[in-house]
Amino acid sequence: MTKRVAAIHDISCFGRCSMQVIWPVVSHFGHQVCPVPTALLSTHTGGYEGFTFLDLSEEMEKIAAHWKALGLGFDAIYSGFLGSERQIATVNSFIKDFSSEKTLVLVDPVMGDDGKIYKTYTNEMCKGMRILCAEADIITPNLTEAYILLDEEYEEQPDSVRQKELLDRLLMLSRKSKKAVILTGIRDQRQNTIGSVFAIMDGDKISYGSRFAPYCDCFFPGSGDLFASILLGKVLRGCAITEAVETAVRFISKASEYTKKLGTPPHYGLEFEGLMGEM
Ligand code: PXL
Repeated sequence: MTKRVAAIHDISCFGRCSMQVIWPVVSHFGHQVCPVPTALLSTHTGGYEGFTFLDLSEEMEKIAAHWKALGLGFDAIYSGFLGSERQIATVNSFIKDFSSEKTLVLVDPVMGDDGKIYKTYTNEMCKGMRILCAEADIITPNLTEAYILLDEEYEEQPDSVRQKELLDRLLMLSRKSKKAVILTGIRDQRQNTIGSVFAIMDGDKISYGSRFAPYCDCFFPGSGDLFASILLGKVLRGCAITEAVETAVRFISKASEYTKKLGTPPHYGLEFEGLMGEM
């Protein structure tokens, strides 16, 4: 049967990110996406002024209540950009109400980039994100988000010893016994590559890994959403996390190179649509 994914993200109508990336990508891997929109924006918040923002907190609660009455369940619950502090509790209840032992909970603790918190996020929302990470099987923070979660000052280039320390501490955020932390957007300046370092814990056994691909020196908003949706799409197909990370890292590198070559303004997002056959 088709796997069913509850996707709890905003809809930014222009500038590829969040639902506009997640929906096509997760569908590409053959899974059904059931959107739970957190907010409706004219564009994403990175690189645009004057964007509109409609908080959908009330609607989310109504959607969840109706789905609960229908007795729905999900193979995966995947949360990302939230629209208000109130939504932390909503998503937390959503996870409790709609997951079984088999449900994969992926929390992408979307909060910021490049050491900066997104314009619509408050400190309370950032603190609340830890509550959601406690329920997660997989979390996919970038470095900015990792430091916020651990309440530490941002460092742009943590060395490998420090990366491992971050992974170990991030693993402890989740109360699950089987879990993974996948740190994204890690630069290796010597090799001129970008990628991900990760830790997978099963009981008291932890395995570490990393995957890197060529860096094209251009940042595209929405890369994290593309990363997490490829990861989820592949893992739900039974793929190992290591292989899923490898595909995501390679694909984003390729899409970044391609988009840069086309000369698309970076805040329009990655031109991934024409490349999806290569995921
Ligand atoms: O890609 C993360 C993201 C999601 N949603 C909104 C954003 C961003 C990043 O800027 O602004 C609205």
